[in-house]
Amino acid sequence: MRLVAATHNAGKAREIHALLDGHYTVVTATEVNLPEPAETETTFVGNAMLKARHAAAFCGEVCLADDSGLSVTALDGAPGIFSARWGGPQRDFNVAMDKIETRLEELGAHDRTAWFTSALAVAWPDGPCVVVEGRVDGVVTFPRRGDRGFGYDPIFIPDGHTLTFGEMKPALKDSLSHRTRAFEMLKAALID
Ligand code: ITT
Repeated sequence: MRLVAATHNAGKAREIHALLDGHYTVVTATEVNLPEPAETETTFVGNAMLKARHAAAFCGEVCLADDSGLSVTALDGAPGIFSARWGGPQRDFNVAMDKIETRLEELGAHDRTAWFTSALAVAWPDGPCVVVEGRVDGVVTFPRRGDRGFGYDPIFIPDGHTLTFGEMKPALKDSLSHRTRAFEMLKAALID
C-alpha cells in the first residue's frame, strides 16, 4: 500500500523510511509536490493532525504526518512545538542549540532534563484521522556532540545512555526514539 510521508524534513523522512519500508511504499512530500501548511495549532497532536489532513485533502491518498520537537524542563518546555522555528528561516539548528544553552546559562538553571516528542497522525482523504504521541526522556548536554541524525540530536542524551543521539548509529537511535515509540503506538491503534 502507498503511504505519503507528509514531511519536508529530510531527517524525519529518512527515519520514516527506515521504520516503514518493506511494509508500505513510502512516497515523499516532494514526489507529490505537497505544499507546506502553516502550523497554527498549539500542540504536537494538533499540528500533526493539521498536516496529515491537509496532505490527504491535497493528494487524495493516505498520508502520515509527524509533528515533533525538543522540550527543556528548565525552559518551561521550550522550544517544544516551536522547535523548527527556533532554527530561523534558514533552519539552522546550531543557532537553535546555542540559544538553548544561552537561555539555560542566563537563568542559572542546573536542571538539564529534557524530552523529545513525536506526534504521528495518519489521515485518509474524506475519512478519519488517527493520532498518537511518543516521548523519550533524557538530558541536554553542551557542547554539541556528534554529526549523525538531524536537528537537536547533538545535544540530547536519552536516559540510560552516555552518547547523544547525534553520536549514535541510526539503528540505536531508532530502537529507542520518540518517533519509534509513536510508531509502535500507531501500529497498535491501527490494528485494534
Ligand atoms: P515538517 O513539518 O515538514 O514535517 P519540520 O522540520 O517543520 O518538518 P516540525 O514542525 O515537526 O517539522 O519541527 C520539528 C523540529 O524538531 C525539527 O525541525 C527538528 O529540528 C526537531 N526534531 C524533531 N524530531 C527530531 C529528532 O528525532 N531529532 C532531532 N531533532 C528533532
